[in-house]
Amino acid sequence: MEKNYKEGFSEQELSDFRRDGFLCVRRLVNPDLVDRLVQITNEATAAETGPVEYESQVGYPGAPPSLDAPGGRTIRRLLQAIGRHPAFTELAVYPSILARLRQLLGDEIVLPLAHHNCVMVKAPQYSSSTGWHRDIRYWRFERSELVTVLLALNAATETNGCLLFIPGSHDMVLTPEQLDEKEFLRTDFEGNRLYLDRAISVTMKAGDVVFFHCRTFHAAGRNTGGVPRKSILFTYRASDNPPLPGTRSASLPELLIPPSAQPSGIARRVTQPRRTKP
Ligand SMILES: O=C(O)CCC(=O)C(=O)O
Repeated sequence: MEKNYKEGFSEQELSDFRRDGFLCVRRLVNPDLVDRLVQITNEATAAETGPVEYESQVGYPGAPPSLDAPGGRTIRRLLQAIGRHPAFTELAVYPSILARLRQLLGDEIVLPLAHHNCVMVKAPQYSSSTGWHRDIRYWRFERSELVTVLLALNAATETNGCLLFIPGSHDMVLTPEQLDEKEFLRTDFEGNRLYLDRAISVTMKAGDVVFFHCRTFHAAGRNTGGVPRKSILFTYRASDNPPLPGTRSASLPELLIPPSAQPSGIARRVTQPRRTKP
């Protein structure tokens, strides 16, 4: 039986997540926190506050070929979000996000700092497209059971390159010919057509959050609009699913989320011992 998390997913949402491998929750994050994060990320983008990754370093289709090429210094990611400003940690332990993650991963969760943990920027003009991939392809944990949380800082539309997902693809068993050498799902392979035809775009507004499984295939187009699309991504694991030693997944410390960071809706009554008079 599912726990009754007041601030968590409903039974229907949980079953949708388990079937599709992703779920978008509308207006999940308070506009005040979203506004602060927008301001912080706008300032960091304008000042190029490091560590950053540029479009030319991503190497995806449409990216400028070098840092010196036109648009080469277009920011793609502000890396290491935790550590830039306390507002990012506020988001990472946001009660209604934690409540949902605990339903998916269990009570004790950890935020690895080595993956995602960034502000993703998709700028107009010089943005690249992201092919169909599973995030787990370059992560190494005991089990491929992690969940990513993406907060939209502004509208994500088909014009500015919103995320697309293939429902149910977290449970797809693949054969080697379905993937290219970089483990992207091949769009030129007829056997993948069935899956690609099921893809859906997830358009979002500021404050919406999409949760997705690390095995769910997703992609994003280029930004052909006029305003950068910005989002914040964190990924989480259960405490009993550690990174494999010596891998990139184990290369940085992790944010150990204290049990005291409780979603306020979880009924966890602490009974104070009754004082007896001496
Ligand atoms: O938001 C995007 O543009 C793509 C994000 C993504 O696919 C990823 O970081 O894994």
